[in-house]
Amino acid sequence: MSENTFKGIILWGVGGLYGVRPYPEISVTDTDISEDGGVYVCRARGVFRHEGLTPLPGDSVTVSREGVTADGSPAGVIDAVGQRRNSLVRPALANLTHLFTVIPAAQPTPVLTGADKLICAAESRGIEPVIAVTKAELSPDSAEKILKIYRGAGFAAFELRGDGSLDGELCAYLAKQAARGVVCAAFAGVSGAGKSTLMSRIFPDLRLATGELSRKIQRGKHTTRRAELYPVNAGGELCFIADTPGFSVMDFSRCDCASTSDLPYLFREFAPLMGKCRYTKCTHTSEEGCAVLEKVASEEISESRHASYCEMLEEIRKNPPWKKNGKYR
Ligand SMILES: Nc1nc2c(ncn2[C@@H]2O[C@H](COP(=O)(O)OP(=O)(O)O)[C@@H](O)[C@H]2O)c(=O)[nH]1
Ligand SMILES: [Mg+2]
Ligand SMILES: [Zn+2]
Repeated sequence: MSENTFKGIILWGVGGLYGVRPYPEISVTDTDISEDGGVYVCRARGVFRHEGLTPLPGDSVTVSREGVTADGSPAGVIDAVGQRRNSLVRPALANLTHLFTVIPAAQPTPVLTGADKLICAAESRGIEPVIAVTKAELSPDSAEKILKIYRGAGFAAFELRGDGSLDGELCAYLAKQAARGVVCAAFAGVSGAGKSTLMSRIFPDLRLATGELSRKIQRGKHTTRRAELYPVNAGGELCFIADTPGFSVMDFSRCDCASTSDLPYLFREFAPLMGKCRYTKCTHTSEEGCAVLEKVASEEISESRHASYCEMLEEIRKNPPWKKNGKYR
């Protein structure tokens, strides 16, 4: 790479311009974040248009420096977009590494099927699902039950209280992940689950970054909603967090990712049992000699996860992936 080029991550894109933050020696002081510090305003090379490739927030890119913009921001040109590990359409994001599935212990009553759909959608895209059980102080029993289900299934699952007294563990987890590589995380879950409360509590600089800032380039709050990544300090390590108020369960949970035969593999505690049932075509719903059902009976697999599986299987049967959009694929 020449001296005039660097690698970075796209944080936002508006009207053919992209905000790119260089990797990786990035300080995460508040001023740095609030002043758009270190973010290059970049055009994309025309070649991407010909290839039908739209750079997305989360993309890892190679940039050539190109002086400064009229208002003094460092400027550049995106020369290359790195291979994506995944991409989402709504919200338009690439390379998410973690999806925090936020489940309230109470108020509103937790619906675990919704959470399991989010988890499967993440699994199918190679995004690590992480469980955050909020409002634990409102119903410690419910929180404990949910945590047991997801820890038992093999997920990192965190208990959180409104007073923030349990935030440390989640922050330590993020810092540990970030020390191993770029973390690009989003928070999803039903409305009222406590996503905004949790995010602004554990990332005070995110509140700062998403607040009433006069940006050099007008974008965000008052225009069309777009996904944007914000650099935040998580336990001393830099993480990128997607600000996506539109990240509803509906947007992300449609299980168009799976066929009936793929689905069991998206339940990570079922996957090792595949091939161990009596019948090769076992659907793991009611068959004799089903290895999954045996583990449900012995309570090694939770009834609630199995119930979600059955419900999702039924939904896929009613609306198989090959029928969507009226065409086979
Ligand atoms: N008791 C309690 N209330 C909470 C907690 N987290 C959020 N809330 C409340 O739950 C409501 C919804 O929270 P919000 O963060 O807006 O949820 P979102 O829709 O998922 O972003 C608000 O009234 C919050 O004050 C918590 O941990 N404990
Ligand atoms: Mg919210
Ligand atoms: Zn089976």
